[in-house]
Amino acid sequence: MTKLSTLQAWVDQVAGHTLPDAIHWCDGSDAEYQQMIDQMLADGSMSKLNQEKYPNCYLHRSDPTDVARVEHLTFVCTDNPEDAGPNNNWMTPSEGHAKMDALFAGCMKGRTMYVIPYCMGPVDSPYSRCGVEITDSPYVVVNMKLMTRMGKNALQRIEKDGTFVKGLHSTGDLSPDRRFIMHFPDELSIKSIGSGYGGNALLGKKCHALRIASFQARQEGWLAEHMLIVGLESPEGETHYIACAFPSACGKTNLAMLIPPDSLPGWKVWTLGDDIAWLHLDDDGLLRAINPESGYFGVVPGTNEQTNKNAADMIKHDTIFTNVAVTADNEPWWEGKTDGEPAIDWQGRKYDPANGKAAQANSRFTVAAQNNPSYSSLADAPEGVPISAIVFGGRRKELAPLVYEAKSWEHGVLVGAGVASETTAANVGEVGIVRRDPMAMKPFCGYNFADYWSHWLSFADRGNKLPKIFHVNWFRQTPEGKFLWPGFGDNLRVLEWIIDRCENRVDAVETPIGYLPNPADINTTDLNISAEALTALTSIDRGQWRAEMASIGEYLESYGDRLPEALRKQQKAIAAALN
Ligand code: GTP
Ligand code: SPV
Ligand code: MN
Repeated sequence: MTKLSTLQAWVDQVAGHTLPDAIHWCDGSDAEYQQMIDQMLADGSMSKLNQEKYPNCYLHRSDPTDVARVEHLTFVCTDNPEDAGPNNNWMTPSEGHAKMDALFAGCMKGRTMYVIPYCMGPVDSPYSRCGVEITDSPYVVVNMKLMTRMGKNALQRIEKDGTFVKGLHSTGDLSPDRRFIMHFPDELSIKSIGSGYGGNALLGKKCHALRIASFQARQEGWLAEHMLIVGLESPEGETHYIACAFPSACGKTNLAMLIPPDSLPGWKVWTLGDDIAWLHLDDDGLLRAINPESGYFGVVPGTNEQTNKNAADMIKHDTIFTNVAVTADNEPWWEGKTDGEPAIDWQGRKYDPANGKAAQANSRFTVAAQNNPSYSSLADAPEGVPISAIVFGGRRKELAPLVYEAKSWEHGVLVGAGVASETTAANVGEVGIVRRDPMAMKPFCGYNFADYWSHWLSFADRGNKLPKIFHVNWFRQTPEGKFLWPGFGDNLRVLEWIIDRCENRVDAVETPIGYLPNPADINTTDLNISAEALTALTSIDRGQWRAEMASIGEYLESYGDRLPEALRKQQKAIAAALN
């Protein structure tokens, strides 16, 4: 129940259409969380993991056809297809509503409808925005509790603001044929049916905080980005905040909570966010970031004490696991775990390597951010943190060097627009195919990329001391398929160079694609890396880059008349310099 009549009317209307047996308004309390967990334990949709070793940890197995985002079933509905752009699947709003309303009719019969008021960002921040998700999935409720500020306080803010993003979700019958994720940016609303998984179902995350928020951000003059936010405190006690956009399953969570290697003593790393950043210019024209989320929905495979000790520690308690395997002792298990052996696979079958991996490749943990040993208290600061550098990146076996710096903001926008990366298990579909993923936002930009790049470019005139822009690649490989760079904690060696560049403390080598490090300026103390590998990581192959720039040019031209001229100019200048 709420005193906000628009909210009450919407809840009543949805209930009248979906016909739930009961309606539950979520208050966000711990007691409510436990009660929902108990209910799922009772109905079998959740099971207890070994409570001695993993206190308050639970396992959920999703439908085997419902294990990742579904970009091909995700739509942006606008009157004019040009407003959604070639980067989105499109429908008219009336078609979208008709299709969804038919699927939602009576779909909550026999179920409880949960009303989840949530606030993306600190409840007292002017940069935060609220939403309400209506869902028939208790799994969604407990995930939203861990990942967002939800319940009573959020509802109070919504009643004060008078506005909220409307998100309607039902697991429906989980049939892939009746699965759609639709966005109506002009109405600030979302309808999602047929999936209970991650970004398809936890509507505060990708649907609201990226697709709807990016659209709103353009109208209001800010940016909603697929970026981690991390604070790096040097041995001298100076902290820089960096925001990094890497595509799904390309290393954001890991970088956001990295552990400095022993050979870089005195560094401290503070996590502000691991997936989404909202960036605003403050009154002084400085770019500040908040993390709209308050928890993580992270990739499990690969997580261990060596790669990411903070994550390994934080998921030992109060964590929901989705689609991992379990050991004979009922401990969670996944590929890359350094102890134990799988007994039961992610589908609940006796583990048999003939059936594939024990844990699903996109198996996830859900955990509150406060569980993270490197949690920054500034994650709750209403004013956010000032950003020194923006870093784009992708998963590229070849071509992209370890790190390079854009020569200007405009050039940096081109670097972001030209990002390409190998596809991963975070989306249903083929893995390992290189595709353009501008600013790591290909699946998440709620409007035409051409307009989005214009919006990015507009910051050059509005900002004061804008962050420098970089590109990194942790994933270069030898022809034999071995990573050239150790990655994980050692990525701090690259971030140190980035900070030194921001502070004008180190020179660089000018190339047509940007400034590259002198190999000697990357701290390789105690690192087992050959001179050849380092040279390969810090140089460019002009022939390959000529082809890449031509391909970026073609890609940009596919946006036609809407493509900002400044971006075309950047691309042409670099292509010319490479010839
Ligand atoms: P989303 O949650 O899908 O947005 O993913 P993410 O960008 O947060 O990726 P995450 O940090 O979860 O990493 C994805 C996978 O890449 C995991 O299996 C990691 O172990 C692996 N990975 C992360 N960082 C590195 C790195 O520096 N080097 C290598 N080789 N692998 C990495
Ligand atoms: C991603 O795919 O980028 C994720 C996971 O962070 S999901 O929440 O499913 O979008
Ligand atoms: Mn993500």
